[in-house]
Amino acid sequence: MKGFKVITAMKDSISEKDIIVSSNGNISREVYHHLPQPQVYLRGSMGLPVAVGLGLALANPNNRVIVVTGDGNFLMGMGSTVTTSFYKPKNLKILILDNKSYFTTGGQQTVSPALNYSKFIDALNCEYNNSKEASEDQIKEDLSRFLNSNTFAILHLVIEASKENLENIPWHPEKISKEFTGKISKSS
Ligand SMILES: Cc1ncc(C[n+]2csc(CCOP(=O)(O)OP(=O)(O)O)c2C)c(N)n1
Repeated sequence: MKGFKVITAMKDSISEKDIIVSSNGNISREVYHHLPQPQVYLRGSMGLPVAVGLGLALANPNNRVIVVTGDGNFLMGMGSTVTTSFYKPKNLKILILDNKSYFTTGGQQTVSPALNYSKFIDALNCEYNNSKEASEDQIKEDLSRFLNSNTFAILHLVIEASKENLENIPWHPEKISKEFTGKISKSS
């Protein structure tokens, strides 16, 4: 399944109050173009989506925070996932879109094949993990169950290394921050 299809499939399960944190590069672009705006579109800051998601989840317990991260970003910031699993905020979900590459910068291979995600997620005592290459219907079902679970959860999906030709996000980081702050002050 292509990453943008997973992101589009999230549409049915999210509400205006949700906070989506997207990792830099292609994933932020897809979240910007396919899901309601504004969200926290990380730009440049590789390796940080889980750490940013944890901070937002603890600071905004009444909002669901969904981190959408590439495998390159996830692997770079893995220590934050351990910290996150210590706190286990119920309102935090981490979705790993694993194309086994740094797709945004030209498709260089990541070290993702070295990690057994299933065992890692189990070791953190987290719910709902899925490391298999599943059918589209199965992925949609897993995604909906994961997003609607009442617990801290991580979902690992193997996706196709492919992208759409989307324009870059036209918002400057200050604009992203301002729009997002406005949304949070309205929803809390
Ligand atoms: C510290 C750092 N190193 C490298 C980059 C350049 N860079 C931007 S996006 C990206 C790839 C991200 O890979 P991944 O999270 O797997 O997402 P994908 O591009 O595959 O969707 C890289 C290497 C960066 N922004 N920061």
